[in-house]
Amino acid sequence: MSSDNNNKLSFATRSVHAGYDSADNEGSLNPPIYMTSTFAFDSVEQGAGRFSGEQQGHFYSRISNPTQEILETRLANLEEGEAALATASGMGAITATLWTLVGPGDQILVDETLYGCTFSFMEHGLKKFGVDICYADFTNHAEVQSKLTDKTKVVYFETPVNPNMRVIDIAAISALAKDYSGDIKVIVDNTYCTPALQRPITMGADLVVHSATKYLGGHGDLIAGAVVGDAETIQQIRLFGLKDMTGAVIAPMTVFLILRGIKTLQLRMERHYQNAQAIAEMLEQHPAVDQVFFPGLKNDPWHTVAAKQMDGFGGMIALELKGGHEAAVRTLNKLKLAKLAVSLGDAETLIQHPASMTHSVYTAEERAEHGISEGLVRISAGLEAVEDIIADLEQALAD
Ligand code: 3LM
Repeated sequence: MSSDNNNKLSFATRSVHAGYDSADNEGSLNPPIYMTSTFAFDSVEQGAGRFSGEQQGHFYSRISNPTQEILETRLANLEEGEAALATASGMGAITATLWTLVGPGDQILVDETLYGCTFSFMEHGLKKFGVDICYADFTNHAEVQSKLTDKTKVVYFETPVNPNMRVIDIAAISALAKDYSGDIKVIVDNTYCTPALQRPITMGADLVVHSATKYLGGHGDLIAGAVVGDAETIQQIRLFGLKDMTGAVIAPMTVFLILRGIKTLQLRMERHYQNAQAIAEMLEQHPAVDQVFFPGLKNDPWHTVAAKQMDGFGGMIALELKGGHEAAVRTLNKLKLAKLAVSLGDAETLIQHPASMTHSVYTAEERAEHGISEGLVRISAGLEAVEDIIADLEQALAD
């Protein structure tokens, strides 16, 4: 649903208030959870009008629901898009969006490194239906430019990239795509940053997708997703990608939990990135560590572009240990406080091994081609006291 008109208020205020007024709901400070699959019509004419889109209003919760509408309004507002659609998972948002925008013969130009299941959907899913998936290193703008064709319908990337922490210049890539053709949709997966740290639509992107499972929910207790963009495209995704192609509908209780999570989004993101900065600085000095990938480090190759487009360097870190894969396994098995788990953006520090976990859907050869090394370790810095996280990492890294 469309964003409401309170963009003048600051981000933190809009995170708490946008899309909901207690005065509309008997003073209830928190929104009602509409547990309903269907909506009764006053007349056949009204029902027909809602189905045809000539009349506003809900008719079935696979398409929309009043609780979901509050979250959609809030997300659209925070991402500075016109409208949003909340979905059952991040993959639900990504698949509903791409099923809507491409067909056989079309090309999607994507960055060479993607979250594992997004890669699988493109490589093993869309390709089977005749969509051409073309990879480029999006940090190399000349390469991106050379790969745009008249068949390119979508340009798609994450930034920072899951899992190797490259940072892609959103404004530069959006401008390249738009200069080639105004019809190309630029889609940015903003899961790693959330709108608290980065708002791709304000930099020229058309659509933003999210795994709301991560920082937006923020507490590791739900699976959800969202897509934000212009009202017309979001409506197309709702009425085709969601309604007919995926059915990836978000549950009202999950919406409630995300709305609760978003109230503290900015506070949490600040703590996540402060903790990540301190952890990355410790790792950079540690004798067992070969390389640290974190854009907040001054000598990170992506520091300048990250500083330009992000309001904080985020809570995610990647690293290589000197002993490679074997050292990574040994270290991860020694963790005591940090949890050995996939996912990210939770209160708990989560550490995982992408090659055998989140990016195991790539073959070993594909990982080598797509810039995901076998020894890479990924850290999602949690909200614990940073000295406790650091002490745990130091004991795990010790011989
Ligand atoms: C992970 N990622 O640990 P859901 N986009 C990005 C993501 O990181 C993810 C999705 C979309 C992880 C999940 S791996 C089995 C666990 C950048 C998810 C997909 O459908 O809500 O999981 O979002 O990196």
